[in-house]
Amino acid sequence: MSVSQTKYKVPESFAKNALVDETSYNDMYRQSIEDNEAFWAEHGKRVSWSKPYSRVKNTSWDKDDLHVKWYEDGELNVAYNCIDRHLKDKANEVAIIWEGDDPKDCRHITYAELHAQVCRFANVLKSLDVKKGDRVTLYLPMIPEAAFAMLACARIGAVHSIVFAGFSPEALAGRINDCDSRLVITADEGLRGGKTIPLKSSVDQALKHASDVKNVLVVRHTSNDVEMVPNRDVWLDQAQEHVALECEVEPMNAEDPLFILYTSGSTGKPKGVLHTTGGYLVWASMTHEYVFDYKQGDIYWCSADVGWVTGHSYIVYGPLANAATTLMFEGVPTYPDASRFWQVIDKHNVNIFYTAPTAIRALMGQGEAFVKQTSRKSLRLLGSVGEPINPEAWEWYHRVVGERRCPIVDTWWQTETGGIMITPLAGATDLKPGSATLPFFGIKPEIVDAEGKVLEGPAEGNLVIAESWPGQMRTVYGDHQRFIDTYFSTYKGKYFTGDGCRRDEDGYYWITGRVDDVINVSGHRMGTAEVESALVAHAEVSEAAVVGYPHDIKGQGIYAYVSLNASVDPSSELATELIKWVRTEIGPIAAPDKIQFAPGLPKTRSGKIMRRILRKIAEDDFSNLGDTSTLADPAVVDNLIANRQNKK
Ligand code: 6R9
Repeated sequence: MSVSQTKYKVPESFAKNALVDETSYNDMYRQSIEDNEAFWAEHGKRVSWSKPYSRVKNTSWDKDDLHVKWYEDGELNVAYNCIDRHLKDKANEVAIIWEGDDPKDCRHITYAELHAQVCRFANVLKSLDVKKGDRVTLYLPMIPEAAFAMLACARIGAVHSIVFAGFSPEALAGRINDCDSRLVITADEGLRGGKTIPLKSSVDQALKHASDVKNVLVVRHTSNDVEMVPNRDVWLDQAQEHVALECEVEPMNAEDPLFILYTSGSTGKPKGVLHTTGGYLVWASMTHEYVFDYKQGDIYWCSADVGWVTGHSYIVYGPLANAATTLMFEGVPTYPDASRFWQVIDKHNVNIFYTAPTAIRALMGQGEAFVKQTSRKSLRLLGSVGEPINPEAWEWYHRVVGERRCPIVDTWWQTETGGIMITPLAGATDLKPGSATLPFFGIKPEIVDAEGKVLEGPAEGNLVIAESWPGQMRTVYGDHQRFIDTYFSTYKGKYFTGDGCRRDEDGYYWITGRVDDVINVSGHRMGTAEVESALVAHAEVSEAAVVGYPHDIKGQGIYAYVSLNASVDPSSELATELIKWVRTEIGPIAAPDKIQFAPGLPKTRSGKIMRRILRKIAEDDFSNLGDTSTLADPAVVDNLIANRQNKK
């Protein structure tokens, strides 16, 4: 990424009204590090506890005694915090604005209505025999019922696992089985860009490989006909007619699980990242308030999908815990046309807008006219998340969308971290395009070299976090050892993020991207191993190696090297078929952009594929392939170069 030298000072008008200015950021940050436990004892009070905590922090990152507990003797309920506690003053304020795929569809849901909906939903779950601690899989479009379902689970202490509705039936089945869900919640169909997405029928497909599921609860959304299996499938609207209107909240221990969310790693199948109740809620709500400078009455919009962690923390839990008005958008940025985002902002007077670099780059490519035909006067603050934002996209977002008036918070974090970790605070931090800038309160980032030596001052290396924070994931569901191995074994006593990072002379952090075999396609995390195992599952494929390469819009594209079985000839038809195959095995987001048939892959004598070489060839940069002398057969490299698919 090119390095931008530009610096944007905090606008004075912004600093004056912001929750924190530079001095208070420095003071609070210092306190949060020097007296970490006292800091979190104080800020834990931002949520309501039915039984107050007396122990704040009990954490160890020693891999022989690894445990992470925050507020461990406290009790609370997340649904109570996101709904009930606001009813006294804010029952009639809007909690959720829903904007449908079709610009004519929109709903405003007040806190009172949210309460009623969630109570009835929770009672339906109970009627289907869902109990505290049970896992429930959600496979839903971006409709308010997704938030109702999450909060209904939280209300009765069930653990939700949301599977992004773009994942295939196979991927869904794997995630249902991994956490042993007995109930799946879905909708008849989803709607995106004017097209219907057959969700219920995908669930039916998935359940052929997930036989322990007892019930499927179906939300009526498009109302098109779908098949309902007797004694298994239940319409939500019908079930709701027979349940009580009130549902008590279940008191939960701070460390009881709240949700599981599967995410890709560098090896093996996706990991079930487990987040718990108390620390997560403190983290999600505090970061939401400070990072977005949220004030009562603001209209806040995060354009993510609830199938990703950003949707969990910054569409649902963070904003609702803060009694905010959160906008939920079902559609895509380019439907009916490329000005949709900006039209939605005008229609609902959005003040704070949070989206991903891939969307910004795609819209940038459509030209400024789509933006300029809208007013956007309501906008005050912009945010970015999901991947490094290139300075060109940052400048466009700042100049064209925000008319140089709105600061941009480039927020670095991960599914594992529960919430934002490195970010500017708009009233406190001067901005540099492309830099996530400085740590949030309580976060102690460090840059280490390959041997684990901590580098001081301006430096480049791997990003680790040296101290626990309340929103940290607690384990990999069902595989605690994998949690320890993945995050705490590379660097002793530190959390390894998997990201590379540079720190400049001002102490600003610049995330340079993943240093492991994870690629980031349009802000979606994909393990190269997952795509490879889908490819080799095809009957004609003997071996596959997948790498990322720079892609103008997606950030990274997927480049697959495929070796075929001896009797099979490469063809463009087969390449198309393999792309389709991966779409069905995992989902459209995993479909390779390029397939290169390769008679052989570059391997060391011990059989390890040298991905470094494959990455270079995919980038069309093979002038310096480094040391190839350890290859078992150096001639394969010439063949790969000759047949490369990204010739410039
Ligand atoms: C929230 C989310 C996490 C990975 C992370 C990093 C990349 C996220 C970023 C960023 C640079 C930012 N990433 N935000 N890189 N600047 N502002 O995206 O979670 O899906 O788990 O992805 O995304 O590489 O390690 P998740």
